[in-house]
Amino acid sequence: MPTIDAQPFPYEFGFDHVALVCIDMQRDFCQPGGFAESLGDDISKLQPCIPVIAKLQEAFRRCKLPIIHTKECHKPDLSDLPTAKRNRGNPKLKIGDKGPMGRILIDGEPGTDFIPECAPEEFELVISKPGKDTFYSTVFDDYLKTRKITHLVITGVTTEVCVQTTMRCANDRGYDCVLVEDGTDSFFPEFKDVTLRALVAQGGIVGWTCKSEAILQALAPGAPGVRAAAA
Ligand code: C5J
Repeated sequence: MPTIDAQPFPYEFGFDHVALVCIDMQRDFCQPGGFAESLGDDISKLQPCIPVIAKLQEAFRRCKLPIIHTKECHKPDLSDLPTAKRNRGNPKLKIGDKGPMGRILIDGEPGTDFIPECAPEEFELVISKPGKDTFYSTVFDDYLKTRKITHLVITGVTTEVCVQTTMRCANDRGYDCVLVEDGTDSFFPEFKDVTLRALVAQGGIVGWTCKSEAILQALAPGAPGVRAAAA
């Protein structure tokens, strides 16, 4: 059972009970010409985590460990979109309107799809979630419980919105979560910093944070337990 360097103290997980969670690595948030950029968000702020998440995905796949991908999106008829969510934010461009890459945050539209660097492979779970919390109105909890997954390695964007919300909701359900510090980004780096600090404050009140290198070392070929997990 690997124990890795983490904040506020070492994080331990079993190969049979861990999953990688990649939150909302969508074109509209991360790519030039997408929804975020059209709102004036600086997408360069989200780029550093992309190769890190890709490397973690590669390592989890090599070890045959589960990867769960989420995308924030709504049904084309907007039946799962609360009016309050639609009306909030930039009034010129709302969820469901035609954006630079198709209808904004609508399932199946090009902008809602994953960036190629972090895209799911066949048989990896993709969760289309209407909220910031990955548990809300999805199969996430059932999937984790069925597979006896108790430990979540969390990555994605944006740190203080969907990533933090999901980690807090997972913590309340009893999952042990570690957020990968270099595997998450925000349009507002100061929000990322304070989120990382808040999650581990008070003795890990929400969970742990760690560097990707700590996870990669634990999953490296030849590391204890890895051979058995990949067999
Ligand atoms: C996510 C958002 N994915 N910032 N959404 O964090 O609206």
